[in-house]
Amino acid sequence: MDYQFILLTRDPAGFAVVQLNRPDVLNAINRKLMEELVAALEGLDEDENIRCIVLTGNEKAFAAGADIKEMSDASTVEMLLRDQFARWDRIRKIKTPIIAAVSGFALGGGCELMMACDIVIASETARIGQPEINIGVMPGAGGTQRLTRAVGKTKAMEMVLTGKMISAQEALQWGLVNKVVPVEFYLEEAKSLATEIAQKPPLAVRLAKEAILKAFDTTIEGGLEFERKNFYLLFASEDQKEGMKAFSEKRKAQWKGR
Ligand code: DAK
Repeated sequence: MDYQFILLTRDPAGFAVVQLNRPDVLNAINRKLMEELVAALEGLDEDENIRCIVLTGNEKAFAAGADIKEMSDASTVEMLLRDQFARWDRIRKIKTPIIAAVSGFALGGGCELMMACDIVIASETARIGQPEINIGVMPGAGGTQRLTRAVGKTKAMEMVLTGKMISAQEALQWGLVNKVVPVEFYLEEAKSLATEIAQKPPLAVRLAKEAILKAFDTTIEGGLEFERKNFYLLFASEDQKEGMKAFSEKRKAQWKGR
């Protein structure tokens, strides 16, 4: 498939890099970009050779939000009929781990997209925020829910009600990103983490990701039960037998993803 607003590259180390590519507008997310992004992520999710995905923008912007110009004249009915939320929800269903490599602006929908990823590597230049309040609206794709779960009520309130951007260091302290590195290394750092994850047994990676995400929408009891079932399920895999045998034989395991 030819894409207009994203670039997709596959690395022989077992991961893919998806780059948002509307640099003239700081990677503002229009409907076409979102359609392409979801299609690309779903395609990669079905590819057994891809065991991790790096999602990035460019040095200046991960994404400065949803495309304001595309939304500005829309009516409520048009917004409902466009059903953009359904497309955003599909990102949540991707089973392959997604690492966001973030530099520059990650604002509004850009911050929400970052938070929909599983791990975030940020450059020192990252500026993160939910500025929707400044244009008369509020977050619409997870900014009140994922942000609150990540940083807690008081900080989420501050970010959403003032619209102010936070620095990469603040985001690190607040638990919104995993690691902050100099701008020249953020993509390399994300790729190196993707390489590491790509070398792990893929079924265990997928089921572990699924169980962690479950923690967001269930009780502790339901979550522990879900976790235990995924754990037992892995005993049906060849990789579990191989992993434990390799440990006893003091050798490196050879994963099959079966
Ligand atoms: N949309 C459209 N164009 C944008 C944009 C955006 N979000 N952000 C930047 N641009 C464009 C600018 O208009 C400008 O284009 P030209 O004028 O050159 O044609 C170009 O990118 C460069 O931007 P600036 O000239 O403004 O660059 P500066 O360095 O001076 O400022 C800035 C950078 C990031 C501080 C500034 O551009 C800015 O404030 N941008 C808007 C940030 C923002 O408010 N973001 C939140 C947007 S609302 C939904 C899901 C999600 C959402 C909604 C619905 N559903 C599922 C239905 C999310 C909503 C949002 O994200």
